[in-house]
Amino acid sequence: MTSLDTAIQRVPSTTPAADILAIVARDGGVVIEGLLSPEQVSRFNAEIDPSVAALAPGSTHENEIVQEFHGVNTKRLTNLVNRSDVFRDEIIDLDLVHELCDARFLEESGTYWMTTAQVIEIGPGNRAQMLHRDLENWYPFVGMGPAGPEITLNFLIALTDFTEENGATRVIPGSHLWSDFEDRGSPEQTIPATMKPGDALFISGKTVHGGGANVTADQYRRAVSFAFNPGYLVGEEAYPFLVSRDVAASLPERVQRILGFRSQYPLGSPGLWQVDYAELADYLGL
Ligand SMILES: O=C(O)CCC(=O)C(=O)O
Ligand SMILES: [Fe+2]
Repeated sequence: MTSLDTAIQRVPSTTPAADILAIVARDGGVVIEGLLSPEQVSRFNAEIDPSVAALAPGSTHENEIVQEFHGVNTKRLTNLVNRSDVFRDEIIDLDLVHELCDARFLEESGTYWMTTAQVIEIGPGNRAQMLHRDLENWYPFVGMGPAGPEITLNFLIALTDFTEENGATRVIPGSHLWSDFEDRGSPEQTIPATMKPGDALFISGKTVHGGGANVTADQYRRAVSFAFNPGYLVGEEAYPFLVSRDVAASLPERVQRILGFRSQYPLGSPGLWQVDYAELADYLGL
């Protein structure tokens, strides 16, 4: 690594979690090469292709800022647990993802769950997404700045080539340490996270980033954004209303927990997301 200004550090997916987290603590993000195999990527893409094709680009929201954030020629596909076997049986249970989340969230927060898993396909002509930090979804943490807890980690997994021209995610390394999180920096400070299919940009919720402009005539840049919160925060997707109890019963325990089918035990709390003050999974018979 010569300079943080010119590239994001890249590591193989065999790298120990502690080493990956040390890079994220220093730079705000890292590219994990080969988080998914090419074969997993092609099976996943084949499963979701019809759903992506059926989606209209753009936002369903009327607010103009939200529309710009979602992208005029961008498609976002959610509810992946129901839409993809590869997501439900393989991606959501990746050991490295759980090791990284365990290490980053358990000591500080006691628990974590999934906030969203969404396919983001940026089409030709889409402008660059506004720069942001993912923690802005939970606004009080903006005011806490770099001293606040880590409240969201995001794995942006490339499902096509990510090039500067087709909209590779842009990042400002070091922006997770800026003293004022109202400051989102400027496009000139960003660098593109170029990736091969299966590579993942793993970033802190404190790091400024945004989808890049797609200046190609005919390329579609596809990723899945797979992101987590401590269990004391409400996630983006209301998974217990989407997944049936029977599907949940077929999943590993740690997957049940991150989908909200188990109670959450944040540090200092006797338990949240319970039934009759008792474990949700018992009530559900899981
Ligand atoms: O699509 C991308 O590259 C980034 C998307 C993103 O940061 C978001 O939607 O929060
Ligand atoms: Fe983001």
